[in-house]
Amino acid sequence: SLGDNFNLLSPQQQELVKVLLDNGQEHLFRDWPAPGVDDNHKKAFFDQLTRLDSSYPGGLESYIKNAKRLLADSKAGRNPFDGFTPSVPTGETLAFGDESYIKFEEAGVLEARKAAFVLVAGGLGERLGYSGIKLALPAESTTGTCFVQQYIESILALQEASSQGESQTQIPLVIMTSDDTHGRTLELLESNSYFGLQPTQVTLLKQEKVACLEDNDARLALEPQNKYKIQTKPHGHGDVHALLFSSGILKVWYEAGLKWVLFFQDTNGLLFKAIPSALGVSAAKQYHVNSLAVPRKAKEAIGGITRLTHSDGRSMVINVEYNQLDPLLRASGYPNGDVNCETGYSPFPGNINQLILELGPYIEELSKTGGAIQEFVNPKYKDASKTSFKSSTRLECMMQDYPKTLALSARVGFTVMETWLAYAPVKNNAEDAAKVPKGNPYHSATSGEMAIYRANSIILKKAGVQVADPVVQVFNGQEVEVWPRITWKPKWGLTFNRIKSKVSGNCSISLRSTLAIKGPNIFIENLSVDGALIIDAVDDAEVNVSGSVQNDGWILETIDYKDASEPEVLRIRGFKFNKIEQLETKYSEPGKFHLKA
Ligand code: UGB
Repeated sequence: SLGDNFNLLSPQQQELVKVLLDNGQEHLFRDWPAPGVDDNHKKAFFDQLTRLDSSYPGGLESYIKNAKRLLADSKAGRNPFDGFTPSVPTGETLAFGDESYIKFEEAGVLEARKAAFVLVAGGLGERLGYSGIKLALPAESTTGTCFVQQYIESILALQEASSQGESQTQIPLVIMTSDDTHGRTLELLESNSYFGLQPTQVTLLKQEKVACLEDNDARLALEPQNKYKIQTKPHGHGDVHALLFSSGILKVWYEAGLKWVLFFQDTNGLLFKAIPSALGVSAAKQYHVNSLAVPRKAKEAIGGITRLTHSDGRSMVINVEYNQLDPLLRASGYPNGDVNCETGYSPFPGNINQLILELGPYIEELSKTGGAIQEFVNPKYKDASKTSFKSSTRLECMMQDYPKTLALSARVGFTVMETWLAYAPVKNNAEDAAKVPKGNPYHSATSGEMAIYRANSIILKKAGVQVADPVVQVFNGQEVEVWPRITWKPKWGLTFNRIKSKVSGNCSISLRSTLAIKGPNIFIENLSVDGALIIDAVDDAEVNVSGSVQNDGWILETIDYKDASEPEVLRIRGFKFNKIEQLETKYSEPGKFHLKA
C-alpha cells in the first residue's frame, strides 16, 4: 500500500490521494514498494493522475461519482429516456436553389463575419482503417485536395465574401485534436502554411483521454502489465465544449463581437455547401442551437433528431444516437422500431453533427455547467448477471448532447437539407461499406468522392449547364452514381448566386469529362467540355473560357482495395484516374484573359 510513500507527496498529491481513497480506489496503491523503489514510475503515475484530474470538469472525484451512477443505471437496465415519449419534430426544410434558399444563403454569407468555426478531429477513424489522420485524406482525387484544405479554403472564401470590401475580418478556426491526431494535424498545417489562414487564426485544443473503469464500483483500471499506469480511452467529441470553455477563447470571441460558433466533423466534403444557408436560418430564426440534418435512412449510422416529451411536461428537440433510436421507438409504441416510412426514409431527420450555436447564450450556459455534457457508459458485460466486464469501459459524451441541459426557453431548432448537397462523410472501410444494406449510404471514400462530383454536377445543371446524366458503376463492391468529375475552389462557387453569375450561354459537359476550376474569377460562356479541362488562375486574373474542349481526357479505372501495389488513398476508393490527355492552363499574373478552346 501507499505507506511511507504518502509523506513524500506534495500537498496537492496528498489531497488527490485522499479523494481517491474516499472514492473506493485503494487498489491503485496496492503492493506499492517502500520509497526508494520505482520512484520514477510512481512520479509518472502521479503526473498521469494529476492530468486526469485537471482535464475533467469537477476532477476525478466527479468522474468516479458519475461513473458509479451511470454504471448502476446500466446494470439495472434503466432506460435513459425513462418517462420521455419520442415524436417527429418540425424544423426548417430547405430546397437548394429556390427563393428562400437563396435568401438564407446570401444572409448567411454576411453573417459569417461574426462566425467562428470549431472542427472536432480527435477521432482516429477506426472504422475507416486509414493509416493517416482523416483531415489529411484527399476529399477527391481529381485535385487531391485534402479535407482540411477544403474546409480552410471554404472558411477563407466566406471570410472574403462576408467582409464586402471592408477591412477584412479574420474568421477563427479551432481544431480539437487528441493524442492520436495532434502531432500529425499540426505538422499538416505547418507544412502547408496553414492552407492560407494566418497561423494566429488557428487554435488547436487537445482533448485528453479519460480513465477506464474495471468494474461496477468504478474502480479505475490499471494497465495489465504496468501497475503505475491507468488505462485510458477517448471520452468522445462532447469534450469540445469543456475545452472551449476552459481555454477562455469563447470570451475572446465574444469581446471581439462574434455571434456564432459552428461545429463540424472531420470528413464531410459537402459540408460547406450547406453552411451559408444554415447560418442564414440561424440568424433569421434567432436559434440558440441549430442542428443540420438530412433525410435519414432507417438504421443508418447517424443519430435521429427527435422531439422527446416527458410525462412531467418537459420537452426537447435532441439527437437520439443511432444505437438508441430503435430500442427507444420499440419501447414507446412503435413496434417495428427504426424503419422507413412511406417516403422511403425514417420519419426522424438524420443528425449530421453540424451545430450552429449562438455565442452569447452558449457562454451563459457553459458558465453554469463548465462545459460538462451528459455522459453515457456502454460496458460489454461478461454475462447476464452484469457483474463483470469483458474489458474495461469508460464514460463517453457527444457534442450534440449540449442542448440536454438547456432551459425550456432556449430556442433549439434544426434545418433539413438535401443529402446530395450537404452530407457525404468518409467513415467506413471498403469491406464494411460493401456490406451496408442496399439503398443505405456507404459513407466510404468511394461514395464520399462520388458525392462531390454529383453535387457539383447537379448544381451546374441547376445553373443552366447541360451536364450528362450519371451511370451506375461498382467500385470496391459499392454501387455508386458516376457523374462528370467536376470540382471547383470554394472561392469560385461559394453560393448558388455566385455560381450562376459565372456560367452563361450554352454550356455542356459530357460524362467522360473532368473539369477543375481553380480560381475565383473564371467565367464560363458557351463552353463544351468532352475530355479534361483544368484551369488555374490567381485571384486577380479574370479568365473567360469558351469554345469546345475535345481530348482523350482522364479515364476512370477500377482498382481493387486489396491491390497492395496501389497507394492506400486510391485503394480505399476502388478507382484511379489514368490521365491520358487534358487542356491545362495556368494564369499566374493579374489581368483579363480569354481562353478559346
Ligand atoms: N471525434 C473527436 O474529436 N473526439 C472523439 O473522442 C471522438 C470523435 P465519428 P460518430 O453525422 O456523421 C457522429 O466517430 O460519433 C470526432 C454523431 O454522434 O465519425 O459515430 C471525429 O474526429 C452521429 O449522431 O462519428 O457519430 C469526427 O470528426 C452522427 O451525426 C467526429 O468527432 C454522425 O457523427 C465524429 O466522430 C455523423
